[in-house]
Amino acid sequence: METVKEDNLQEFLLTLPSEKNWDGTPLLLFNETWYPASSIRGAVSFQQNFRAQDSDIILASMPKSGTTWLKALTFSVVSRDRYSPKESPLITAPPHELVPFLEVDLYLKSQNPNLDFPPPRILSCHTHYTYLPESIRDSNCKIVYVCRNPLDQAVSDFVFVRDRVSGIANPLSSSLIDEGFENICRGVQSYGPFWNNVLSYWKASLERPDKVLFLKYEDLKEDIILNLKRLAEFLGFPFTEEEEKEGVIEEISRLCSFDNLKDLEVNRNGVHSSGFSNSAFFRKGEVGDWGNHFTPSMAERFWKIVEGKLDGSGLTFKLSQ
Ligand code: PAP
Repeated sequence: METVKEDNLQEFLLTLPSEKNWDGTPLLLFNETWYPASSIRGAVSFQQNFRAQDSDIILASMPKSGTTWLKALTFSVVSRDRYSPKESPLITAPPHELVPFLEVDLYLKSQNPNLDFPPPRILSCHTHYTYLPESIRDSNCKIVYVCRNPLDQAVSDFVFVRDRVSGIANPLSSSLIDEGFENICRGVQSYGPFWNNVLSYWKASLERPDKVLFLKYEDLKEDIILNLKRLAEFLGFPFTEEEEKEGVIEEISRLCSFDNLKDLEVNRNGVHSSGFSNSAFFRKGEVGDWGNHFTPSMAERFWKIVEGKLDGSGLTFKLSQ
């Protein structure tokens, strides 16, 4: 892993290979990862300065893979002895405020952000497993990774960035999609390549199942109760038989559901520190929306590329529910 001194950072950033994200904003290649230039300082600082505690919970993902949902679920699981679902802080604060991004919310703003939260601290990142700060990999903290099929991930990302650019919600224009599509086929996308991001955590979850829990968006959609139980057990906060009988798991799943969170006043208004509106994190929440944006031949081409990259890993994705 490359170490960069803060004094030399600006100079160093100028030496990095650069490409354009599909909306024209620059991406820089650092540690085999395409970082948005706007957040790379935070990513470098996070890698170099963060010190994990054994009780930390790190939620990791490729962008647009279910991070917001995972934040809401994890927060609810570990704080359920403090708040009943009816008085959950999720009702008055967006999930991204309760669980900040290490690269964007914390280390982009300060080399030494205030991380003095009551344990367990729940924090999130998009950095590949291979390039996490050593203290995350070496301590007893837990990592939960959520991934999503690459076609829906890409479409969700396209629309997210497109809406920031134009502020409208029409189908993607064909020229933008063509350019962006060529890029993702080469792995040039925010925190990509997709395959490096997911495979780094997939392999870690196989090697260290007590350390890394690997979840898929499509599985959460299919059976949220089963996956909430897995999550709670993995984190060391298993549901008791009494809780199961009382319907606590169902209550948490309802609180964190797309329809519930999307309609909350707090998520319909306001702006995240990245500049995106809070509502932009809740769009459709479906499996298979790629079919409304990609032609069958585009989907087939990208899927074949990803399948080739995942070959032999045992990792598979569902493209429709
Ligand atoms: P981020 O990486 O920028 O935080 P992330 O939360 O990972 O984004 O992904 C956003 C996607 O999750 C959106 O998908 P879409 O564009 O296909 O609609 C968003 O709608 C979806 N999403 C957000 N919250 C939920 C939820 N509670 N349940 C299911 N899907 C959700």
